[in-house]
Amino acid sequence: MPTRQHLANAIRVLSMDAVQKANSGHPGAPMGMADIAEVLWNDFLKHNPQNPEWADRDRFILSNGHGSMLIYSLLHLTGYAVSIEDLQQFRQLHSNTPGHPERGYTPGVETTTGPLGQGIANAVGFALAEKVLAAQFNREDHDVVDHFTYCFLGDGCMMEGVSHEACSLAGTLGLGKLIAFYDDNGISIDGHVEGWFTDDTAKRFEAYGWQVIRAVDGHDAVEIKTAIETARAEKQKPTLIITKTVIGFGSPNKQGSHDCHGSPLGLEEVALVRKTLNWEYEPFVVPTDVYEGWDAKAKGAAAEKSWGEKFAAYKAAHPELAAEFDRRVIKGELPAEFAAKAQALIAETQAKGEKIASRKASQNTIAAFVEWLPEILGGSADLAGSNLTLVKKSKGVEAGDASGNYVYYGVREFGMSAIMNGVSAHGGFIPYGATFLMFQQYAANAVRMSALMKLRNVFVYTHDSIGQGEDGPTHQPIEVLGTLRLTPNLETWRPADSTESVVAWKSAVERKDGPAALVFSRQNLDFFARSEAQVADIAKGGYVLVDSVGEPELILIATGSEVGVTVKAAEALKAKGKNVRVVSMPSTSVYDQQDAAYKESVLPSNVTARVAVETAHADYWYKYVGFDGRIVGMTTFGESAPGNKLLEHFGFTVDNIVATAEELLED
Ligand SMILES: Cc1ncc(C[n+]2csc(CCOP(=O)(O)OP(=O)(O)O)c2C)c(N)n1
Ligand SMILES: [Mg+2]
Repeated sequence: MPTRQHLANAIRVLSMDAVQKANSGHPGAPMGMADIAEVLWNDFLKHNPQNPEWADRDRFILSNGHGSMLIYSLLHLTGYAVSIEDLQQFRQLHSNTPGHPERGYTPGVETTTGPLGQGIANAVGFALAEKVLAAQFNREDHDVVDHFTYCFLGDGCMMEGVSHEACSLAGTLGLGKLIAFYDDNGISIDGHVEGWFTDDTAKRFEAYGWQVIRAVDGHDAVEIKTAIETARAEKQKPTLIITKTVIGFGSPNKQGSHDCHGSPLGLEEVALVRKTLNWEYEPFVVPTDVYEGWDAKAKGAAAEKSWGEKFAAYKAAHPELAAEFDRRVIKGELPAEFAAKAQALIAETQAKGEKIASRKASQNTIAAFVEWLPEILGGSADLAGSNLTLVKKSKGVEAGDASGNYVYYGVREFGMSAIMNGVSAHGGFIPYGATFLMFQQYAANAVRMSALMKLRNVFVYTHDSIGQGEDGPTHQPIEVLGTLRLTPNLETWRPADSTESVVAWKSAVERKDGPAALVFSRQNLDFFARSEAQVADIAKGGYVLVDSVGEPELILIATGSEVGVTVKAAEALKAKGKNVRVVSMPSTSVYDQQDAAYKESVLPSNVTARVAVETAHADYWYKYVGFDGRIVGMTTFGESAPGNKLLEHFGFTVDNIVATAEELLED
């Protein structure tokens, strides 16, 4: 049997060789953390390489995602579908070993990491999901949900603010099964960190309410093992294990220096590492005894089998819960009756015709949906009363009772969104989380990561424009809607009234392969009469709300709170004999996905006289109105004043829309 160090050296050598072959990548972190990974994966990690989807597996998150060769080596060595050829294709097009770990590309990669700080925030989400799921499903003598979340992170993650947001909340919520390993190697890209990072990290995490295990020698398997045992024994608090490591361990000339952080070691140095580590094999050759020392297939299959037996006993004792677990966690399906119920709610809402703020319509929808969807895990970044995200059935998740369906995230927009990514990636939940649309910018990269990872998340954004009023330009988004719409695989909705709001929510919840941003108004909105066919067309993202007689001479396009004033402008134009159509466009990306015939029926290509109306940056709309069109939109920041005064000041009035349209028709 090879020594532990020899097993760990397999990671070191595979990592440096793959980086060398790709002529690009980060050998330092994998070489530095190899011994920790070896102890964790061989002695503790509960996983089955042949079924990376096994519901009760431990989760492993590499927050310092630049060290991607560490996880690829681990997956290869333990028996996942990551071959030696895959390692040779590191960082190449269409390989399953991309530059940074990407969820969906590599079996065994739980979450996409690389943007520093977000992996640890995802890990908090994974651990939160485990805790809530356990509280919801476990019964006496039946702990079908019982796994750890392990996370590796480096100095970079520690410096990023989002690690503060997430880890602070993890302490408050008592996520005892979260175990993080801080790669305390004193190095980041610019060199020795003393010049820019001198926190007492142990004290910092103790202040969050974590258990901290200090000064563990990250190259001593016995110390590492003892630390992990201590971490696992602590049930109430998350644990941070601070491991002292040497970056690039094993490289005689580069270890301990930032030189090995993010570039190949070079062929000469690679040869020297082989000598230093007594590794006598060619690149990408791993001897059988080393493979045997790592192989986790049999152990993993046995672990999953024993869980299967546990689940069978659970099923016998609690058949309904087991069926729910199967639906929510294993299959990730909505209840069969959900679509029909939501459809009925849409019809009911249309019949009611309430003139309410869309944030209120959103709340009404949440109230209905949480009755049908126990997998919903809501929340807001300290704006519950403004975002209207709390409903009667909302129950807060607490350290001592995690059976609830609502997380009080505190003022942590970025942390909330990155935690939601972890919750969603874990499985078993549909998270929603809210803030003001303006503060989406604080969270922007986590929203992007959600779209990149194809995660189902519902991002709720209220107070969506200058219409919010007195809080002024700091609180009035101009550019945010455009950014959301430009984010690939993010579905953005800005509903015009209560009916459109329910449709938006239904669409978000039914999406399986990506997030939605639901953008709602603070102020009350109009309500629009619709035929059944029009109600059905809302789900197409854009539809004719008020039609012309035959082919229109002018098309007005509007979204959200501007649909009301646009319909009134259309009436005024009609009174002046103009043949006008109004298109409501709650979701441009969903509209874009419709077939050409439908789009031609809504926006006929020969009708070039078009005006778009929206209280967001005007530029986005040229795509729909063309160079000949006009846009009533924003190109400056807002102001502080009552909302209706601002809408008037910035031209969102019947008179201005009519004047703009007439000028266009005269051109
Ligand atoms: C948000 C973000 N900012 C910057 C980077 C670029 N970057 C990658 S690694 C790194 C330094 C990380 O230092 P550390 O975590 O200590 O890694 P080590 O050098 O010890 O492997 C930086 C700045 C990034 N990946 N993500
Ligand atoms: Mg470092």
